[in-house]
Amino acid sequence: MQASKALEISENLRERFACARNVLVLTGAGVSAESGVPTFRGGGQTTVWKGMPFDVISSARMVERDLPAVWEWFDYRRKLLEKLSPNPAHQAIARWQDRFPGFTLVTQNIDGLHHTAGSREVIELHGSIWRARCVACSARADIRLLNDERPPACAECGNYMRPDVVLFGEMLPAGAFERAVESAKNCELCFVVGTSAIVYPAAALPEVARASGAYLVEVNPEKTALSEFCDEAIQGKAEKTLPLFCV
Ligand code: BJW
Ligand code: ZN
Repeated sequence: MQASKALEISENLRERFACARNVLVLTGAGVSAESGVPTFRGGGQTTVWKGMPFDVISSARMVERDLPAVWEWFDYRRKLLEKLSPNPAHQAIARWQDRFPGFTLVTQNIDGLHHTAGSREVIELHGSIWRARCVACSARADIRLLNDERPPACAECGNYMRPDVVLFGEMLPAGAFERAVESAKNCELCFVVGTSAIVYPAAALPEVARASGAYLVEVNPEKTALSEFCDEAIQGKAEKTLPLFCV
């Protein structure tokens, strides 16, 4: 049997990590994989629910056509998430926030596990599964404060509520991408962790960081479209790799 190669952080990257002042971390579904959250596209597979590929059910079109089915899909995922906890990757990232004078965490995940791990001021580009939003007036409701039951109607205007997440074909929350771009322009070190990096506009952030002179590091057990473009592509799992950076 062949022994698996031990993960190592290059001396160059250790030094950059030690000296950096402004750091940006962009995470995707892979950072939560060890916690038990299924990814969307990992391992050459696409998530399918009740015969529908996720990009069909998680789309603006489906909210218009069949909002109850969209709720059912998110209710199912919330029930799964209720039982899950952050893993060593979330915990390492939470420790990093106090290590650097400028630190920004941008996530595409809607699972809230970065918050649970102690990360503050997380930029959630794709919203949160723990909130509902009115289709008419955009008033929001915290589902956890409602005993994990989605609100039947908007408390402000009585209209339908929907999951407060960003589906395909929808705009990101106002200002979220702009703040992320600002951090990408200012960071010296940018980590891209556990994302296939194909969904825009999130996938543009590493491009912005690199174009602004940042050292770009990917952490992913698989190669992605971004790997070739990075200064270092660490082929490893987030939960094994990130704790190797001591703070
Ligand atoms: C591990 C690991 C371990 C495993 N450790 N790693 C330009 C060109 C073409 C199309 C577009 C474009 N610009 C915009 C678009 C359209 C579209 C888009 O990007 N499509 C692409 C597919 C091409 N974008 C949009 O629609 C966005 N809105 C927008 O652009 O608005 C402007 C606009 C509006 C209207 C008209 C015109 C313009 C919105 C995108 C919203 C995405 N939403 C989703 C669903 C959220 C709700 C839900 O959860 O259901 O967000 S899609 C899904 O993908 C989810 C994720 O956040 C997102 C990214 O996925 P992620 O995180 O990368 O996961 P995976 O599964 O793909 O990858 C996991 C990775 O982890 C793998 O690489 C594994 O190897 C790795 N891994 N174990 C580390 N242990
Ligand atoms: Zn309303």
